[in-house]
Amino acid sequence: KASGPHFSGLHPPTASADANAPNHPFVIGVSGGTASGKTTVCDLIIQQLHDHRVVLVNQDSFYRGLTAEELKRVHEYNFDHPDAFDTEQLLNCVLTLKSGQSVQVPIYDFKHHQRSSDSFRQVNASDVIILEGILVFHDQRVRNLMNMRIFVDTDDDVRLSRRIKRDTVERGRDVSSVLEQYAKFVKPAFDEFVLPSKKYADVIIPRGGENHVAIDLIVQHIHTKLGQHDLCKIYPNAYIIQSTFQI
Ligand code: UZR
Ligand code: MG
Repeated sequence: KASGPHFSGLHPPTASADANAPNHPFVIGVSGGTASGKTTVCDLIIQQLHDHRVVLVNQDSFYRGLTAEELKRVHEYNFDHPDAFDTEQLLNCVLTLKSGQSVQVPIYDFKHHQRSSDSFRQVNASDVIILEGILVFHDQRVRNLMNMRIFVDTDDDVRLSRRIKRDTVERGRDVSSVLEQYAKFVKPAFDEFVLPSKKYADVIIPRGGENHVAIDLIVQHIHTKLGQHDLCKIYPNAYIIQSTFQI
């Protein structure tokens, strides 16, 4: 095939690989158990990447709204199971953002366990997409879209105490219902789905948001990678070679 010296052994660029297309955004996955400090880590990364366009997409936005039947027995509903999320929609959302287009992300109401029927959050194309959530490493297709995977690793007792505080203060629950839900759903799902997905992480951050050294290192790495992405503006074919290996 007439691939030229730069492409020996690789697929030649196809018609759809437009040399003038904007760079693909850099996708970062941030996972970890409930109340591990995922959101704090994401906020710190975003703060330090102030010279780039960064968007945060939370897996929580893709919770399915509960049916009337499910709402009647909400205490039996497992919000920590992979099936509680609309993963197809999450996948399409990340694919669209990765192709440089904007998307509308659903708005989920934790209090009523419903999606807003008439409003969405418009998320625009950006340089970096951060995808955060307890189960963002669970689905292989979603995982494979990530250029970097971070697992926030915080002790279980620390997470449980934070979870109690958050759910009582911010979500109007009482302590005994939080503990019951934790024992019945949150912990078993963590053991079955979240913890096993840690093996897919490139970086594991102990102590979450407190770990400034880890966050500095991650931000440095992202800067380096974004610099390499910039190179692709000058040598667009370089990116075609890279992307052959990425997905
Ligand atoms: P983070 N969750 C709710 O409590 N109510 C909902 O309507 C939807 C989700 C909880 C969910 C999970 N589980 O542990 C947590 N329960 O949100 C994930 N029970 O959010 O990653 O911020 O902890
Ligand atoms: Mg959070």
